[in-house]
Amino acid sequence: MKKSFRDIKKLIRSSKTAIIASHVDPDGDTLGSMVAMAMLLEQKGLKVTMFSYDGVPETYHFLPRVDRIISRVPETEFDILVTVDCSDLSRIGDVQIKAKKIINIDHHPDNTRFGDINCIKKVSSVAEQIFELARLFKVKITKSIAIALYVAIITDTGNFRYSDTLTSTFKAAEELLKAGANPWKLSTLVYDTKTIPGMKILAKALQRMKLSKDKKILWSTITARMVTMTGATQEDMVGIIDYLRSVKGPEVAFFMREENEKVKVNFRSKGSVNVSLIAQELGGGGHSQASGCVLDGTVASVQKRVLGVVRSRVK
Ligand SMILES: [Mn+2]
Repeated sequence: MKKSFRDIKKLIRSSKTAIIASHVDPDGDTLGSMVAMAMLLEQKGLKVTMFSYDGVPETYHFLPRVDRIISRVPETEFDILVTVDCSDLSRIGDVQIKAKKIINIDHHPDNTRFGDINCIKKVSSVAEQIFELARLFKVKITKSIAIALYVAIITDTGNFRYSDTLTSTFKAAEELLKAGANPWKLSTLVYDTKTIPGMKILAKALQRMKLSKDKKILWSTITARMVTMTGATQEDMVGIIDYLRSVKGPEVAFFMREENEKVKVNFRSKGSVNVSLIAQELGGGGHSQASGCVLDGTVASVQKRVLGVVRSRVK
């Protein structure tokens, strides 16, 4: 870790331009880490571009500088490409970014170490790593940086609940509060943003919950037709899996929804089952307790296969 930080420092000192890329289907961690990293590099005198293949979900429009994030790759070559929260280079999207060097900052255990510098650490969020970088580089943690990193941490730890929430996470949070992040305001902005169509699709998902005979697997599905009927957006459905996870008893929960002739599947584990292995078997990835994959077809056509893979991992 320390060595990769030193390598980053050296590389930044000799660079003039940087592009930072988030992962597709961006979450709070990748976006918050990206804008914080941009501000950090700007303090170091670099000209910074921010790229998100799938743009910025409305929930995160309040984050500082997200209006500068672009979704089309510029032709020019950059000195550095910094990827944040991407376990593989393909996670930045179906694009080619021209850069002399790649800095890969991530906390996914299945990271493929595709960078020239790989900064991979099992911490709560990439935001924690950016926070450490900022301290090491003696960059001032401005209120904007604090807001971005705080939001990244709370979204990736489920408000300091998940297993990678460590003392270092709270220490970082303490410093971010001191620098001006307001927990009440920020959690309201992130979580109290439900829409009526979103609540309706959630009701449908909850109604359709199914429990396996051995009571170890809980799942639900939403078809494209239900999405159209309720008027829900894809963003409205992001948190549904967490309701399934919150049910007492089952070891694994999963949620499937149709989107553009594909099926998006989210997996959550509450016990010893490593759901990243389940997702990997289906061409996806993630963490041991939260993972996902995208399959071709409809819910009806892939359900059996997904359930089969889950069953084989839940003993
Ligand atoms: Mn993350």
